[in-house]
Amino acid sequence: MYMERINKVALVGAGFVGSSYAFALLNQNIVDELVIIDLNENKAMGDAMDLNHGQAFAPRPTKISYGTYVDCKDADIVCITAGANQKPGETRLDLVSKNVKIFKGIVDEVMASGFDGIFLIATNPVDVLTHAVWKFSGLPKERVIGSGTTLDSSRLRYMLGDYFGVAPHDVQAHMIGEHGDTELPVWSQATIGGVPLATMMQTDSKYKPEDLDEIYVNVRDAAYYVIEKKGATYYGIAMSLVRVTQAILGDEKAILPVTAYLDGEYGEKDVYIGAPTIVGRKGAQQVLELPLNEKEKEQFKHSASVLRNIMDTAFQ
Ligand code: 6V0
Repeated sequence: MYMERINKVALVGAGFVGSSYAFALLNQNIVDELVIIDLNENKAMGDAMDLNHGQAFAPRPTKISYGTYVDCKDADIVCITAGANQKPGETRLDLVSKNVKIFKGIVDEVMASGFDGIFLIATNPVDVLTHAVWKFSGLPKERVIGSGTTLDSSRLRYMLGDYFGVAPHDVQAHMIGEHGDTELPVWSQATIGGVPLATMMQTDSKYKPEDLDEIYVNVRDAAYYVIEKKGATYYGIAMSLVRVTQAILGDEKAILPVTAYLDGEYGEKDVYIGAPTIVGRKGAQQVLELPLNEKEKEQFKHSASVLRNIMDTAFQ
């Protein structure tokens, strides 16, 4: 008998990021079923109620409920946004030990349910925690993905779009590396609607190389600025997570700079880090190797070594 496939996401963590993700999933009609799980059961319950009250205005109904880890059993994706978040002045890496402990508990419970889908991680430090989930879960590396530099790349595309007066959609540019202070823009391969960035810069004397430096710093430090203003960042990351979810469920084979496991790509091994990756139903199917210039290669190597050191410390 033909059974229609149900796309199900289990969300662990109904805080600012998780709730925004749930709201965006409903509005963009991405899943058939969404289960919300949180240590704070009332928050998960309240979110499910609140979201359901908007169903009449959604493009199509989504089955939304609050639940427990048992509900992860038949989920296609378990998205984790739970954990402690960045306090003003705190780096993402300061959060490591706090969140690794929380994650051990969560992943054990998810796996005990019989879950056999794809993990999508957003909690910081996201690259390290994605690596931790891979270790704790025992799932194949392709099926453990982090949000990586998807948000950072979106910020870069927005700022370059604003600078050149074009839609962010038409800016092809990647931030890669750690989702954090050592990330880097791949200027050498960036294009504006197919026009190489370097060529674009020569089209008008008002474009200055130092402006690009400023854009890079603004992208790198964007989270600090937003946290300083309103205590947390959540809409941008929620939309990034929705984009990755959509690519997985739709088997899009979309190229997104998620946190993926490197096994020789970019000369790196055994590290989860942000790099352009083909994302589809099987997860992070293949990491693409951008032809980096010498400076970018050095920066990426540095970023990978910083992450590797943190991993070593976190798992001693
Ligand atoms: P928040 O609003 O404090 O929400 C965290 C939620 O996790 C709360 O509802 C908690 O009750 C819940 N929680 C805590 N421990 C557990 C547990 N053991 N089991 C289940 N639920 C638990 O934080 P917010 O939503 O603002 O941030 C969540 C995470 O996302 C933080 O680590 C942020 O640093 C991270 N971000 C990641 C980004 C990225 O680009 N990857 C961007 C922004 C934020």
